[in-house]
Amino acid sequence: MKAYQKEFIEFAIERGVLKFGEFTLKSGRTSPYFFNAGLFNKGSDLARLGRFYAAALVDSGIDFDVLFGPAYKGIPIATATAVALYDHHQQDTPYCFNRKEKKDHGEGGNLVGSALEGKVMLVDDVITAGTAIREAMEIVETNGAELSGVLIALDRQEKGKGELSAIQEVERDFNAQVVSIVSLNDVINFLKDDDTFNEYLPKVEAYRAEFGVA
Ligand code: OMP
Repeated sequence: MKAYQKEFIEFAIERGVLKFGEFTLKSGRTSPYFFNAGLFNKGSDLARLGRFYAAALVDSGIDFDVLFGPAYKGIPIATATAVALYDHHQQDTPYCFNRKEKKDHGEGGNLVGSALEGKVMLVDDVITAGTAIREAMEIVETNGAELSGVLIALDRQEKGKGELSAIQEVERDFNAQVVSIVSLNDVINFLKDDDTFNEYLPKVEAYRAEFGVA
């Protein structure tokens, strides 16, 4: 695990974003941990969050033209990432997002911001089974744009529909790379070394044994 990844996990715990306990996921699975990105809810959080996303993106070396943040949670993340790319990496990157409601007056359409064209970097919070991300891919495809990659905060490394992880399925089906700031393996390595949160390790490891990818 790199220093910035450990720092990110500490930041998420400190802000109550990463929690340990018992949670029901969208997929119906009961998980011993949950990542609620909506709790990055202050200006300082967003500024820091944007820096982590931008660092992971620059680290990945993936070439892209536009950041796309799907509604709703992808919107502040794409925005914060665009600001951080400009402030800290001298990259002035176009970005856009969709609205969920159709608008038929004013500027019309359901995309806001830059045009969704060329090579798209899709930005979101978490991938578990891949449902949310597949919906967002459809928007990219409908617009005739090409998906370059997906950038998320946490890869839960869970099985999708079959034996592959949801992310491996997305990479296979859309021929795009998925980049995450941290993964479940990083969370587990963090728990192994942390005296305060070490007690949660057995349950998280048991969860990985049941739903994780080989
Ligand atoms: P999938 O659509 O199954 O990939 O789940 C991703 C979505 O689940 C996220 O966009 C969240 O709405 C939610 N989620 C979290 O936010 N954090 C988690 O730790 C787990 C989930 C989840 O329900 O799987």
